[in-house]
Amino acid sequence: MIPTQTLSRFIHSQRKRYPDSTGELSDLLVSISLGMKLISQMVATAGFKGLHGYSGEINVHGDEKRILDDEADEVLVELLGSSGHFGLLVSEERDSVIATDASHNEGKYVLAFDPLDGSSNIGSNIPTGTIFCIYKKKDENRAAINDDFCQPGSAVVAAGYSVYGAKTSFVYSTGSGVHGFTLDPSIGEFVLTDPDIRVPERGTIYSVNEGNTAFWDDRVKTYVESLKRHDATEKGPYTGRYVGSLVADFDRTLRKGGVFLYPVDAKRPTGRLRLLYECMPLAFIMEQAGGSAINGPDRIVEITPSDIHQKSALITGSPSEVARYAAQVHAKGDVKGR
Ligand code: AHM
Ligand code: MG
Repeated sequence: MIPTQTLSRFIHSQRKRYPDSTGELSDLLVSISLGMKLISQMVATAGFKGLHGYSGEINVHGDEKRILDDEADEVLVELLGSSGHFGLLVSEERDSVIATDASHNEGKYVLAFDPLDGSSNIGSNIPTGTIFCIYKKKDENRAAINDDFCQPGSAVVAAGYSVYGAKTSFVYSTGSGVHGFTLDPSIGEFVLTDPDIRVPERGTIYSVNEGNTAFWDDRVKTYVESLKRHDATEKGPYTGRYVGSLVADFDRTLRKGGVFLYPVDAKRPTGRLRLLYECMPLAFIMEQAGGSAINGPDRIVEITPSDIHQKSALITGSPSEVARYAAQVHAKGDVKGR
């Protein structure tokens, strides 16, 4: 059977809806998906090549880098830095912003990415993935500057992620719905498998690293305990699921509903996850799918980052579940997205 909707055909069909579009965004989404195919192949074959280990370096967040973190980072910097579309790049694995071939001229966008999310799970056959977020420059008529990354979610033009698991999947949004693709290895193409993904209004799964309980605020402890009570839902307590790879936990939450939370705590007073290339893109996607994403008191997409590696809390998922968190932990009412 001939696949009717490969990623590139789908992106181009979407483009026809916008007669003024230049096709630039379509081109760069296809380039990003090529990077994901290359990284997926690297992850699948890393064991044979002895690439599962540590590189011996520590990244800006204090995490020990894996060899594959650097390899994935290099693939994306090389591929996207020379695409002509991005003035500057930010990678989780590099301290400073990265100049590109288009730094001084036409690059209309800036791009932030986590090349290999969940890399602490490498070697255990647990899913990892790549997350990206594309922002439009504040001023198209000048070269990109670091400040172009310091914008809220309203400046995001596209965001997406891949999961390298039992299958390789790619999910993205340009602000008109969320679409999911699966890599068909026989033809080397992402094929549309999940058009217009919508998160369920409610869910019965909660996802959190409960090993951090001792550091949580009492209200977070009470909230999580409330999910485990026999009468927490009509069917009983919520089910716990925590992979420890954000892309995998997020992907499940998006499709099945429920709540993922990584709140601030006494050990991580500014949160564990990163705003620019983890929380912002995933919040953009979750809201596009009808869900919610907050840092506790505020919607993630309303936050203006002040630093490229800024950390954040993230509570995201079904609108009812995130609202329950906001009400119980922050005494907040309406946290729904757009
Ligand atoms: P990474 O980008 O270096 O892989 O770190 C982020 C990861 C997320 O994938 C995951 O949600 C989180 O760290 C897990 O943290 P913890 O081990 O504290 O539960
Ligand atoms: Mg990550």
